[in-house]
Amino acid sequence: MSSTRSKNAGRATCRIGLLDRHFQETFIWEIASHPTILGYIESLIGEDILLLATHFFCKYRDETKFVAWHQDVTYWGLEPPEATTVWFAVDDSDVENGCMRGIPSSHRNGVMQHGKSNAAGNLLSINQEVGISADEERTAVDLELKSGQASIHHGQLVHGSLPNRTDRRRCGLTIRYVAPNVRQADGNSLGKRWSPVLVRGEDPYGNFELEPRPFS
Ligand SMILES: O=C(O)CCC(=O)C(=O)O
Repeated sequence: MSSTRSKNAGRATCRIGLLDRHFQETFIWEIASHPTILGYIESLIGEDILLLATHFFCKYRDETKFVAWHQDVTYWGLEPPEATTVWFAVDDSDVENGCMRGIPSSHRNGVMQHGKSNAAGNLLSINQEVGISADEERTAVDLELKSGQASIHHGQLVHGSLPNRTDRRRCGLTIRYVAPNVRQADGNSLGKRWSPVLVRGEDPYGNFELEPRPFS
């Protein structure tokens, strides 16, 4: 394979293809189970915490690649549809390179009906998109972060991101958490079951087949 072709193949994988690598890579597990991050999650969902998944969203310069407005939980098959995401900035993430954006308070409207995006280049797994008005879009907040900082969003927050128009990579690690009362009522958007790990507290419900902690 030529170096350009292998670079492109590598980028295609990194864009949205790196799922649940905390089972293989210590540094991802260390971030996802970091006590400081878990402390924030505990203050939001309680002392029993399951790590549901990790997923990189990595955007290189490309006018066409974006993340359409969506809520995380709509196609995750969770009941109740409750999850919390930490978006950990691997790179500096700003307006120019397509940082994540969110519509304030949109998580208070419950799970919304999603359709398909009409624009090519949506990085989401099944091209999902939720329609929002121009007025709502004007309220969007850009979640600019320096490398090593993180934002936290509710699974029903409407969020997305615009293309990366710079030569600076914009890579974020999304880390998804749920409380153990949540169960999998349906397959997720990839038709798969989740593989959660108990990262803090206990699991008094036993709703999931838990995976062992991958590293001590
Ligand atoms: O990284 C992005 O631009 C979008 C991330 C996202 O959609 C998510 O955390 O669910």
